[in-house]
Amino acid sequence: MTYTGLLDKYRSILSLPKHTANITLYEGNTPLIPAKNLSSFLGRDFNLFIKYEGLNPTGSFKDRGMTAAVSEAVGRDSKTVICASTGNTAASAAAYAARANIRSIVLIPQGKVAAGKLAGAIAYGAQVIQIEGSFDDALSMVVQLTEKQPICLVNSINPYRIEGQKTSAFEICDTLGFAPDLLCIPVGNAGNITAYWAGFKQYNELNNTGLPQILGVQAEGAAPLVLGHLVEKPETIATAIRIGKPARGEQALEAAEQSGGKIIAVSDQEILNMHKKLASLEGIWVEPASVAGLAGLYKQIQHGLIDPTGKTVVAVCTGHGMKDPDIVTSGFTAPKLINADLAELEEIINS
Ligand code: AN7
Repeated sequence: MTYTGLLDKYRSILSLPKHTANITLYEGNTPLIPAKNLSSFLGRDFNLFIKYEGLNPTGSFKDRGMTAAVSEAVGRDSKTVICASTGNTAASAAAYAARANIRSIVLIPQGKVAAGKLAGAIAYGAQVIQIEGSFDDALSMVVQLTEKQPICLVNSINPYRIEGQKTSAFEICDTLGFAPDLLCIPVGNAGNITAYWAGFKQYNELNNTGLPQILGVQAEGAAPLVLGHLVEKPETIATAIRIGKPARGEQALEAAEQSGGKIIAVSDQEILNMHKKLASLEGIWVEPASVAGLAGLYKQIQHGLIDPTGKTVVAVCTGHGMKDPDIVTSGFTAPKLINADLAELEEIINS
């Protein structure tokens, strides 16, 4: 049977209103890739899988929630969607709005959105507005605006975003036949960790697939859930998760606690190291925020706080590497330039 997107596949178990349309880019159905080289590098004998969410149509996991949120909005004749975004939500909202032939407006923090995300939002035809402020400022503005105007908010405060994003947990269980022992996941505004936990719980009730422990990972400079207080000026090279006031912070903490897991923070350097390792050991190039979960796993193993030996571990990699090429090229010396001369080439590769 041909795959035709998440709502066709899972609608019967998602809490979506009857009026919900089906605006789809055939998102979801992403691969769960075994990562044997990386698990060897991590120094334990266990089954590690990457849920490669960067392979969604706009290059991030946001498409799962966006097909649901935009479909719901269109089904009640909403003509405009709006979001605040560190970039991926913006690109996704813009694409689904384009597909539905409605207007999209996206608010982004000035200068802090990776090139591939901004380019996507523009290409898909969103009205892009930069804010002299953070993601958190932008989110507060769109919340207030949508209380006054008939515009649909498609940030993950929108419950249908969470419904759509639960499907990744369903897919993992469908592929493995059960929930993993441990799920490692980046945390920013905390919608995704909330959705995974809800998805695993629901699937367990329906199909007895069990529940994972959840390791949520923030960046040290943007770690309100680890610090226990909001962060006024979040800072991290992982701009996707440069968020100091997560909208679903309480639920993220609940997910970690109920699952017997935790939320921890990793440094930018730990993120960059893992970003490089995953690409060079497995051929999986993701954007920096996407490896926060893996970097957190590595740190926990090194500190003797988690021993994955013999277990099944899934690391959610949320966005594609092409979203943020500058992170690689900015610290890189230009490739060596030679004459178009075979002897010169041989000399270089043999030296
Ligand atoms: C690659 O696009 O918040 O904890 O505005 O782009 O559900 O927020 C992005 C978040 C992880 C964190 N990985 O997910 C936005 C935005 C990537 C992301 C997260 C984001 P949440």
